[in-house]
Amino acid sequence: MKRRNFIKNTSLSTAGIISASLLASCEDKKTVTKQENAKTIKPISVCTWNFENANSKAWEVLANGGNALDAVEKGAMAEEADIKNTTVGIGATPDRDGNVTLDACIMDKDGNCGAVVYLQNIAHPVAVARKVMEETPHIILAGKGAEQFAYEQGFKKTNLLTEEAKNRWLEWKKTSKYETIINIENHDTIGMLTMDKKGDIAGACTTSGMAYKVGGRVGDSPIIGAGLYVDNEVGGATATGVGEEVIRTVGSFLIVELMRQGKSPQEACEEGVKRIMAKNKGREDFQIGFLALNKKGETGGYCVHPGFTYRKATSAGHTNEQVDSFYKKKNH
Ligand code: SD4
Repeated sequence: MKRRNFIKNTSLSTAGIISASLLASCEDKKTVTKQENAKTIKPISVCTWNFENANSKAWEVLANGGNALDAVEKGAMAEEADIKNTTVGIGATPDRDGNVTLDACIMDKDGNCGAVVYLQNIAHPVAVARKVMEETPHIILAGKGAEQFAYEQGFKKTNLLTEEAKNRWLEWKKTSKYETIINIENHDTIGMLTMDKKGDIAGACTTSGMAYKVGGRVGDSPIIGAGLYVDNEVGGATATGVGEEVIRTVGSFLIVELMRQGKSPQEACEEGVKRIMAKNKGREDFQIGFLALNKKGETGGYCVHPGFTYRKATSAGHTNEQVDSFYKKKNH
């Protein structure tokens, strides 16, 4: 065989081998993608704590073919409307001066986000946050400006301080002791993550923050990256508990980045709590709960003290998931 022909033949057959193996690997990839898709749990809705009503609302949107963003908004709004929830929306606990001030944010599959902080007299801060995201070039509106914007968008002025909340506040004023009581008694912020039928992820978080907080205080819940973060390539995370500690570690962003590096939602949440505890050696007087969801529909949660749970809805059913904790003994 002449050298030129040898080279030609060799390269042809090599090309043949390469294209055959390329084809094979494409086929493999197709099978893997198919298997992955088959294994992906979607749609799915999860939220912090056992908020049955809110999570069912989000699930209803998803089950009817709705998108992840509508699902988190409707789900979070259900909790805001619940007068019995004392840290979200109407019926929430006021700050130390008796004012109910609300924080919320929302984030979609494209990384768009909106937030309101220190919002008063508006029952659905999460819906206002969505308007900030969709109707303005901004991400965060605060206080009076946020309230004014809400009226312009058609939201009604609402008295958020119920008689019950007012009476509890008057009682609290007798001692005026500010403490971050550890479990659900004082922490029932809703952070919600959903993935729709298409596999797109969205998240929302809404709260009145810490009970009897200093006027003007804003926690982690409306801070993108702290109380909530979504990256549609990877997953989403959200937090509940003492916001100051979550802000210090940019908790939800951290968890999503850990998942990007290959950790499962469970492992990522555990690492998130451990980072916080490393900065608070020996401290036991606060609670934090993280919740995460990845693109496969896997979920995980972890907290500082026992007691945090999260609600999960898939086509397999609706459950309240128990969460493992950094400190194992229930001491509160
Ligand atoms: C905050 N993270 O304002 C909120 C409070 C909370 O359950 O989650 N309560 O710090």
